Amino acid sequence: MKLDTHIASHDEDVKQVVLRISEVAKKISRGFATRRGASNTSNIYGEQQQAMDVWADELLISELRASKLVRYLASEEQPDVLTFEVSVSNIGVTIDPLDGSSLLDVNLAVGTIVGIYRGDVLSPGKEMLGAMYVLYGPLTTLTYCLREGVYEFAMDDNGDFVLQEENIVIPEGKIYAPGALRRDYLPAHRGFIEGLEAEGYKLRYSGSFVADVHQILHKGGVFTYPAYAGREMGKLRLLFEAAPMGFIVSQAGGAVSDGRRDLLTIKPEAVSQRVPVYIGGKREITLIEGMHKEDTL
Ligand code: AFP
Repeated sequence: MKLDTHIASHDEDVKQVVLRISEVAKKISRGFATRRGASNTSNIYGEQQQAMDVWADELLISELRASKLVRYLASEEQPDVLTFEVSVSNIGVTIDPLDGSSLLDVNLAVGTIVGIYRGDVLSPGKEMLGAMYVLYGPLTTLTYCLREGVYEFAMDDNGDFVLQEENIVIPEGKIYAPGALRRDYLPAHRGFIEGLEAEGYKLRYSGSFVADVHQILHKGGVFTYPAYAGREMGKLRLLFEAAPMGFIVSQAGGAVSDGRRDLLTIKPEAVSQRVPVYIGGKREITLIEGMHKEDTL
């Protein structure tokens, strides 16, 4: 079944946003070969942008503006939330146009991550209408959740997204994907990681959040990018990375946390807000939250 047929029963506005982004994603998937290397620009976090980052960002912004389907657009590559007065809806989206782009030079998987809101995007993740991500790997896949089930599609030879898996549920599994340097771990996090290792969890980490979380969604376990010495708010972005991926994993029966509480309850104060991230099975998330509680007793 194709994406447009599958998504037919959903709210018209939200459905059209997902379909429009899926069309842009097809263009992005065909853009890698001709846009190699770094751009001579940096984003608001001071990170060097790749040519693909800049192009994918401009493409998503121009196509969503032209679609009139979206009123507010926050992009990881832009300093401020953009408002499209021409919009016929009140939908807000958050977009990480190309997560993991520092891995493009070595041809590892990268992705586009999107959160969809009714109105203001500076809202807790639990208020999302839905979220989706596109993973550009050996296959280009699209995973979406509009609050009822998590579904995955793969792009076929005709460029159509065709249903691959329905009602995805995160299995139990023993994989851990630990971001940050071990020497900078804070005590509760160190204890958590050592506990997983003692239980035989296998380390699998690529450095592309979207790909690493995709693996956890399918194989179980936990992805972490914790608070650490020198960066107590962590590295990953609440709005662009943690909340949408956390929303999808939570809807698949997993959980997402900043290590102390459900990350989807956090109301963002700024578009650029960073947050420590634990995302994966409920068992692992309960464990780390328990360890942080013990740590503060
Ligand atoms: P890029 O998009 O600049 O590659 O950053 C990717 C990212 O935000 C996230 O996808 C990774 O989990 C994290 O950074 C990797 O950071 P480290 O290289 O410090 O592990």
